[in-house]
Order: sequence, then structure tokens, then C-alpha cells
Amino acid sequence: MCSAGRWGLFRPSGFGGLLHLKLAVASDFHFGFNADAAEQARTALLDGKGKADVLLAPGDLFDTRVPRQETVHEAIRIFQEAKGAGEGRISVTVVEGSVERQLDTNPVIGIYGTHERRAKGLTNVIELLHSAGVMVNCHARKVIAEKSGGKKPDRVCIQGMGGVPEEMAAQALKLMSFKPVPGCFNVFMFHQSVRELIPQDESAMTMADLPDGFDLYVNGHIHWRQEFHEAGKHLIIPGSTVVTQMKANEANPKGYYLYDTDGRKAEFVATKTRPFFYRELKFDSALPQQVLAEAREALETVLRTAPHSMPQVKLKLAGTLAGGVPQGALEASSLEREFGQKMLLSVDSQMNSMSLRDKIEFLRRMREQSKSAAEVGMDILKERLRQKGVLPSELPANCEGELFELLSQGEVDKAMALLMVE
Ligand SMILES: [Mn+2]
Repeated sequence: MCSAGRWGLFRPSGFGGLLHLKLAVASDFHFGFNADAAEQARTALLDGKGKADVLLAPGDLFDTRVPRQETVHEAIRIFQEAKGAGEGRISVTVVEGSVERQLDTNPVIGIYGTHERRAKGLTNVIELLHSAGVMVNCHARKVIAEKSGGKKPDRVCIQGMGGVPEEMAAQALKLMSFKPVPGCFNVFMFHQSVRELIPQDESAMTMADLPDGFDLYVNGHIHWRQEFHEAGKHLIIPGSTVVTQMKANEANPKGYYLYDTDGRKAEFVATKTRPFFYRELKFDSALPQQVLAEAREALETVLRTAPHSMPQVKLKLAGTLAGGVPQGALEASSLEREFGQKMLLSVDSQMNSMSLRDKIEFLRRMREQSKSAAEVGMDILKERLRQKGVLPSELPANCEGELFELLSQGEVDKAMALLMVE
């Protein structure tokens, strides 16, 4: 089982010849998120197994810290099926400190992400599967995959760090001081946000924080695929295999990266997933029936594009309703009922009943009459009450100020109580 320090001291023999290893990198399966998660992960892993020698999975393989046993069971069966890429020519050695263990299979090599991470002292599900021999948890270990059959053995060494809170990533990488292994093609696997790619994430680590000298860096966490070169570092992020956030950039094809160590090239392989469409419609002073008609048309077009596929659709409605039309008049949820048999529809209605014109009018009044926002607000409240047919004489004497005050602070019950007096 344990060879005598074969990798512990690392043979200095430089690697000279061509490498002919293929790596498949698939990530963020989010097992347990929905029914698509397991099926789409399986499709990507088995397709990768057919084309690559080594399968890598950089984190968020499960959706929750303590997944249901049914979910774990389903994942185990998929990981078992995915074992054995490279047609029996790959031998895998796991190095942990000074202990080396050669495996009798070629399992998926992964790490835990932010979704599986648990507090110190508690077991995360990726480590659980590692102990059970279902997959390899690469966190703080070296995993060497060696391909036999050529003139010289081709070796790839994978090292990695499981997900940590973003603000701790740079420090954690420094403390773990990862070093590439001579004689191997070196891969570094992690699961973090990267500031160069997500600039709004100010706590995120940067490319410079990654350990130097690795031939390839693979990351999970970001759900849409990216390939990035920065200061000699080649980073690939395959994105998730399932749509979890329903953002516009999740509508791009999903799949995995196939990386060839020979040409040092990554190729994205799209795999079959439930089609996902993101549609955003903008309106200006529209009537509810106009909004619904346009929305229906957009959804019908989606159905024509992806017939018989039960697509997942996110429809965002933005802009303004015609003046005087209350927000409640737009029944966007009726669309979900109407199309529910043909698609997995989620409508996000952000229609505002104050039109741009109204907003400009509001600001103009504030400036011209040099009134405070509260005073202008009270004028508008009076106007709206008049529109509703409520005459000032019908209100309790001099209550508008108090009524406005209560409404502006969200004290609806107290405002109601005020109107109930007398
Ligand atoms: Mn994720």
C-alpha cells in the first residue's frame, strides 16, 4: 500500500517529454438543489470520463452542509460510476504528510466548497466520501495521477484548498504554502471568488494570492464558465452544471472543461442540461394588460425556441406602470399559473407605479417650492386621497401630518387606528 517515500521527497528528475494527459474539470454540482442537479452532474462526469484521464471537481458538489441521506446516496452512485477514467492506465497515489497510499481505482478528485464547509472539528461530506473511498478530497493533500504505457510515465499532481470565507482566503493560502512538485504537471484546485473576475467582491483574493509555479489553476464557486490568464497563471472555471441563481449569465451553455496537458489548451464541452432562459422586459407607463400581453408573447417565443423541453425561465418585469395604476393591479403570478404546465417559470416583477415623469415632477416641486421631501410627500398623499374620493373634511381634523408620519415609518396599523377614531 505505502511505497517508501516515493513522492514524499519528490524525485528531482525534471520532466522532459511531452505530457499526454487529459483532465476534465466539472464543478458546482449542487447535489440536492433540485431534480436536475444529480442528472446534469452525472451527464458531465460520464462524458468527461469518456474523454479524459482524470476528473476534477473544485467544490460545491453538494448544496447543503448536511445533505439528506437520499442525496448523499444518489451522489455516491454517480461518483462510483465516474470512477475509472483513462481506461485502466491511470494509477493514483494520495500523499498526506509523509504517508503515501496508492489507490486501486481512479476516482473523482475534488474539494469541498463554501456550501459543504463546516466548523472546525465537524466532518464535511466530501471528507466523508473520501474516507469511504468514493472520491478523493484533495484539500491539504497531494494527489498524483500517473499514466502508464508511454515511453515515460506522464504525471499530474493535484493540490488544493477547500473553500474558506473570502476575507480569509489570501491568508489561508499563505499559511498552507503550496509548492509545485518537480517532475509533474502541477494543478492547483480551489473554491473562491477572484477579485479580477468579480470586482464588486472587495473581500475576494486576487490572482497574485494564488501560489506561484503551477501549470494550471482550477476554481469552482463562480457559476458561469471563464478562462483567464494573468501574470503567467492560467485559470479555468467550468461554472456550475445546474442553474441555481437564475441570473442572466447562467443562461450560457453548461458543461465542463477538457484540458489537454500536451497542447496546454482548454476546450469547453457543453453537456445536455435543462434549457434556461432569462428574459427582461422594460416598460414605461404601461397598463397592466399591456405588460401581460408582452410577457405572454415573450414566453410563447421561448416555448417555440425550446419545444417539448420544459425549460426553466426567469422573467423580469421592470419599469413603470401608468400613472394612477396601483402596483397590485398587475397580477404577474397569473403568468406562472398560465404557463406552469409548459415551463418552470419564475416571474420577478419590479414594476414601479411611480413613473419617471412622476419622479421628475416630485423633484421639480421640491425645488420650486423649496419644500422638504416630507412636505411634498404629504401633498402627494392628499392628492391621492382626493383621487380615491376621500375629502379632507372626512378625515379627523388635522390628522394628515400624523398620518403621513406614521405611513412613512411603516406604522400601517397605527395609521389605520388613527383613521378609525370618531
Ligand atoms: Mn456554487
